[in-house]
Amino acid sequence: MKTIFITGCTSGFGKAIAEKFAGTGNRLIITGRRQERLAEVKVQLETDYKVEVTALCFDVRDRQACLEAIDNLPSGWKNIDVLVNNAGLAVGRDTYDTASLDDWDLMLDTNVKGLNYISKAIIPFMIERHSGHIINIGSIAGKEVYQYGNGYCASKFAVEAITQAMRIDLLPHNIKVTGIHPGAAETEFSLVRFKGDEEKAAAMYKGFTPLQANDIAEVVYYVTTQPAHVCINDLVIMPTAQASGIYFHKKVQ
Ligand code: NDP
Ligand code: 8X3
Repeated sequence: MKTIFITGCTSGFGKAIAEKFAGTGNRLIITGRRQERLAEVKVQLETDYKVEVTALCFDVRDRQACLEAIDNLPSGWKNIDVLVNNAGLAVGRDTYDTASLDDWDLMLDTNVKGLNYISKAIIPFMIERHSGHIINIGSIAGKEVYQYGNGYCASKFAVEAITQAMRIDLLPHNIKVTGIHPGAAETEFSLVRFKGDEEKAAAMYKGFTPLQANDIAEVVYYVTTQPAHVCINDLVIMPTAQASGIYFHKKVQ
């Protein structure tokens, strides 16, 4: 049994990753902002999989809240084997000149600074135990810049840079660092990106089969089950109908 810390478990990848690790007998620390949903996920995991779950409700943009939540974990729960930095979002799909500064701030504060706060709070426990695995959920948007992606791409390129930096600097501490970069996946992601516009969000997935949250959960689990001397550094996972950030093969409907 391992202790797995996953951010952003109230929907999408995070929830599916939590289910996968619970189903394989691990204990979990799950996080998110939506208190009610987080509580529901906790009860569901405990009931369905009979595993121990700690739920921490906070905003990853709030540095103090991140540090306090992790510092206040009971000592047994600080033995974190795997950290999955998953919480994140895209907001807006505009040209660089028209994109709102608030959207940029929200993405950089969440995807970059939030990931940093969480990682820097947890890494000392891993260093102390000379063991650990950090998995950062990046994106194809962190590998290629595409039209209307500016702020989101900037945030995910930063995740890519941080992932590489962690891998280099944590080398003496025996900590594995993996970057996982999905293409289009059907979660609440597009609804958030289009600020609640359901029609625009649904249109993103028309004419092809997108990735599902479970596909990513399987891959995250896979990278954590390799032998101690093997680290999968970097993975790009796309729907079969997607070749890059912008090239899709969509059926005309
Ligand atoms: P969802 O919107 O379904 O899930 C996002 C999760 O992040 C939610 O649990 C949300 O919880 C949490 N979250 C967002 N902002 C914050 C915050 N400020 N503080 C704490 N938690 C937060 O989207 P996905 O599951 O698709 O996204 C997960 C990750 O995968 C993101 O980093 C995203 O960029 C990345 N990704 C997504 C792709 C896709 O096409 N879906 C493709 C490539 C990467 P709550 O709202 O309760 O706080
Ligand atoms: C989400 C995938 O293609 O919208 O990270 O950038 S994409």
